[in-house]
Parts: sequence; structure tokens; C-alpha cells
Amino acid sequence: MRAEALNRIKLVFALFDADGNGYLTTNDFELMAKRVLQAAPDSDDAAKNAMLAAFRSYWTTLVSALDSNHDGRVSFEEYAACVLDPERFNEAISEFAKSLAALGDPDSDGLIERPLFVALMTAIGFELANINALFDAFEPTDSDRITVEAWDTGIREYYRPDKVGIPGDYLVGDPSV
Ligand SMILES: [Ca+2]
Ligand SMILES: [Ca+2]
Repeated sequence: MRAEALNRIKLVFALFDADGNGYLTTNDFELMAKRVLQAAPDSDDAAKNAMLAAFRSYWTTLVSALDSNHDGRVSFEEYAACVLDPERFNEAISEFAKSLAALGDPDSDGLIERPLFVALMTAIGFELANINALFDAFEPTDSDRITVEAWDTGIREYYRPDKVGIPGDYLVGDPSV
């Protein structure tokens, strides 16, 4: 596995572990969902409920695919398996990507507005400069939107052990270097 790929999953695991107990559990995703709802106070109830449901479905997808010892939580080793063994987890990663990308598109028009993308990624724990660099790498439209498809592809690439120089690398480290 490329060092870049390892750094990418280390980062995302650390951020998803919102309560810092070293494991991904349902509590982490409830915490992230609360943060994103607070970050998007202008969204209507339908959009908020869609986001909440998407966070819960993301967790369900993740734990059902990765909790190999069935203790109801995902350790780093369990999480890293999806990058170490991409063929085995191909389908699961497509599912993760789909449910995470859906978070950015509560109105299902196939486009993600920058403010919502920023709110969502900030709630997960990424830094603002990294989030904007990533959004720009997805080549937003004149109305500053990216397609769900670009985001979905970006997430799948993020988990590829051999990929380097992808938009997802903007999330790791200082994006200006
Ligand atoms: Ca945790
Ligand atoms: Ca486990």
C-alpha cells in the first residue's frame, strides 16, 4: 500500500472516531450528525432528517461490512482491511461512497452546494482549507456546485491502496504545498 493511502485512512479513521475512544461506534456517527445539523441551521426539517438518516445508514453500512469480530464496533485494523483488501471490499466501498455522497445531496438533484459540503466535512472534522481545496479539485460549476458523481468517485478513489495524486489527497496535510 502506498504511504499516501495509509495516511488517508488513518486521517479518516481518527476523524470518524468522534468521541476518541479508539473505535468507531454508533455514538461517533450520532455525534457527527449532531454537529452537521448544528452547522446547517438553515436547512429545513426534511433536509435535516435526510442528513441524519444518511449518517445512520453510513454507519450501518460500515459496521455490517467491517466489524469482523462482531463486537459492534470497528477497530482501526478492521477499518484498514477495506484498503488492504480492496477486491474483497469493492462492493462495500461503493456502498460507503454512495451513502456518504448522499449526505451532501439531501434534495437529490445530483448536485452538492459548497456551503453544505463545507458544513458536512467540517462536522466530520476536516480543516476548512483542505475542504475547499478538495471541492475545487472536483471542478465546481459556475454556480459553485459539484456533482454527486464526482464526489462518489472521489470517495472510492480515497480507499484505493495504489492511488496517488487524487483529489482526496487534498484532505491530508497542508493543501497549499
Ligand atoms: Ca469512537
Ligand atoms: Ca469489531
